[in-house]
Amino acid sequence: MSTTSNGSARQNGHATVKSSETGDEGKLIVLTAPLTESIDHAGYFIQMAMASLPIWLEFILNRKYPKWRDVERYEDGSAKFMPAGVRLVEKSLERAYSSDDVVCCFPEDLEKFIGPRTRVVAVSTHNPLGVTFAAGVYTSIFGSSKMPINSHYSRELFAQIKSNRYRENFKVIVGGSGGWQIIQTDMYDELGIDCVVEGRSESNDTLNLFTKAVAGEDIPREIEVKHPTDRDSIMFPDTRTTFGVVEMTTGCGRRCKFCVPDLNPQIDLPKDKIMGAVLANVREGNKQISLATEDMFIWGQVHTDTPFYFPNREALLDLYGEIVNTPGVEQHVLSHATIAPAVVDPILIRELSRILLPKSPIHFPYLSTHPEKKALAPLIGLETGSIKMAKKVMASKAVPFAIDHWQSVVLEGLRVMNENNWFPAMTLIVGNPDETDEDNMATLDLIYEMERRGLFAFLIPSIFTPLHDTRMEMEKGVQHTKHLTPLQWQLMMKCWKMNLRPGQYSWWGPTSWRIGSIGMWLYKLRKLNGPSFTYPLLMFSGVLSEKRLAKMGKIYPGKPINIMNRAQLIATLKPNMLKHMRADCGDLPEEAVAVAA
Ligand code: B12
Ligand code: SF4
Repeated sequence: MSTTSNGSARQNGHATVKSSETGDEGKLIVLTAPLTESIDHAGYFIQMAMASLPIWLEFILNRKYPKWRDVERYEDGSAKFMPAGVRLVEKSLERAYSSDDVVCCFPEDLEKFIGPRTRVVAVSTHNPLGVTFAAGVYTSIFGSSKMPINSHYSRELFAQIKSNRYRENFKVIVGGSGGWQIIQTDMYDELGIDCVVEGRSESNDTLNLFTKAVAGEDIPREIEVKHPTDRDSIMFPDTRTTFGVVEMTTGCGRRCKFCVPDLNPQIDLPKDKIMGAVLANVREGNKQISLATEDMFIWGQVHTDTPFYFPNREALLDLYGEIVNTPGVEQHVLSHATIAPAVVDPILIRELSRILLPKSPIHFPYLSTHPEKKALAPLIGLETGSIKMAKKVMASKAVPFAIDHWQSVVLEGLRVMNENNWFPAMTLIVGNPDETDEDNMATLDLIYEMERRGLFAFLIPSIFTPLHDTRMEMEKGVQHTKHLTPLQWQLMMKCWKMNLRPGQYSWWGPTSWRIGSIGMWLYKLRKLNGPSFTYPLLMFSGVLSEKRLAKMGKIYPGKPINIMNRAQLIATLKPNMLKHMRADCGDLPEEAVAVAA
């Protein structure tokens, strides 16, 4: 039996709860999330795939992961794990409500917890309508832009709540990083939602909203609540989270114009609280931990005398070391990072590999030099290879290096990472506002250079999505895959071709993908995606060689680019930046070495 911090006892068990156990009255506040966002099965990949694949391709995941729907419950029927966001809403509400009044449950169990006493059903959602990066584009390519698997399950959840027989008695409040999608598409009535909360549950405004809803008072349709500005106001779960997600930082600081999380204050959270949440996860049966962050490398260097983009090596090694050495933590996965810190401090990357690789569940047999073929795969934004575009939308992405050297920072950082068995998933944005053919050619040049140098990253192109509240919120990019230019299609298909490079997988893997792609094109895709798609798809399938297609003038062949090595990049730094570079990594100009000594 395990006991939560608030004293309520829950027994571990898998049985679905019977309504008699909860009493017919139901819980005052019921918290939930779509099943596809709650599952703690098969690692991050399955949820990412569910965000991107259309519902008609669900059978692929059902076949590969036949048990993906299996969830674990406590004996009282409440969920044994829930996304970190739900856990924090629960924790925040505990400041005002007894734990007997609040429950977290899976969608399947809602009917057992919603009763005449229920006043609020609160849903946390990451991506309910699938209109965010990468998610929209792949469903769109495959034929139905509005119904990724995750979106299907989210809509099912809302329909279930809407048709509940006690619906008149309670308010439906939605929050989480995907809430904006409901506001922007005005889906309140269709989905049966009373209010969308933008912001964190810790805010007093959120608590006041719940108080009003519980009292049966009117609540606003949309409410923006204040983000805590200091590290002590951020709460931590003391129960189990999906994938063992524990927050490490909020905000970022690099100020990319398209980015939502960067709008939050830059905070690195206290180590003791992080460790408390790690221990709580382990105690409740989680074997995996993942620290949620926009950029893991800023932790330990926020509001210190050193700029945040010079990582605090000792602090990071200490934190990650303690996490992976916690008894019970069998697996650890990285979330988001940036690439410039790998150029700034290659020793940090090497040492993190030493600490983290043994606990990484990711294996890349054809890429990794680790004896067990383990690898690390953080998510990193590449976004564009065009300096002109980078200056417009992400002028500080490469700091401490100037954005003019972005291509060199990407390739040099990737070299350091690959040498240490880091093979990041790198996102690219296609169809930025005002994007020209030249911009696409510059990005293709970078991708071809990556290939020539034998560097590896999973390249995930997605179509520009203007996100709510960002400085690009009002801008428009490409609206539909049919409107992509031949170069934009080439970039997308080249990325996927690189991801399936022969030798990295079994011989039949890429071959079957390619044959399948031609079949799909004949069946559906040529109509859906228009004529600009045809030659890039032929390039992807390998039916005609890239050389041949280039000679025919059907694709852009790419041109070699001059890349600066680490020493040359460091030589571009001004003294006020240079002074923060660590001498033990080498490559410093002589005068800087003398100063450091
Ligand atoms: C871990 C993570 C994942 C994991 C696990 C997600 C999970 N189910 O637990 C994986 C890898 C699977 C994942 C996948 C995806 N993710 Co993700 N992910 C994150 C990450 C790093 C942390 C999320 C987290 O748990 N944070 C900690 C919790 C505490 O924060 P929170 O959920 O926001 O909750 C707070 C508030 O939102 C609020 N709140 C939450 N719920 C509710 C409910 C109510 C009622 C109220 C009042 C308040 C409230 O209170 C909480 C704090 O107190 C974030 C970045 C970030 N730092 O947030 C990106 C992020 C949320 N993901 C993002 C994206 C784009 C995706 C994908 C679409 C990517 C893809 N193409 O595959 C998919 C979608 C998955 C899906 N199921 O559809 C974007 C969201 C953009 C958006 N929605 O506009 C983010 C912001 C990353 C980014 N920088 O762009 N993700
Ligand atoms: S580096 Fe990433 S998290 Fe930071 S501002 Fe840019 S896009 Fe946002």
